[in-house]
Amino acid sequence: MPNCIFCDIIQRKMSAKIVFEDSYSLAFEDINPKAPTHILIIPKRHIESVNAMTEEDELALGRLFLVARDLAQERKINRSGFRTVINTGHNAGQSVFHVHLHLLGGRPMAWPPG
Ligand code: DGP
Repeated sequence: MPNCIFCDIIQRKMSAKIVFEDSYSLAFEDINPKAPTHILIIPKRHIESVNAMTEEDELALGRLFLVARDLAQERKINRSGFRTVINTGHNAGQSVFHVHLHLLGGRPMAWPPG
């Protein structure tokens, strides 16, 4: 998708600290981390947001959580706990319109979010 920074990262037109890749997904460090671990996990197919999901995306989006599980284990935050977040639309603060799962951990987190 033109003008999508996350598609540019997938295509290596833009640099990022990539930590995992498979045929469905890519994971990389967030540029502006909000916790000691802050990784973004994205589907390789361009999907704007949860609002734009279709049944076809079921497998690719389910995969994001398996990648989060594995990265949480790798970073040793699986026992202490971690947060997985997908922001959708303006009120949730979505700023990049290519679905991404935030994996946050390494510190205690408050609830409800601000
Ligand atoms: P959201 O607000 O849920 O749409 O989160 C977008 C996240 O993307 C935000 O935490 C910052 C991150 N981000 C934006 N641009 C870039 C970039 O060019 N590289 C990386 N690594 N992260 C980015």
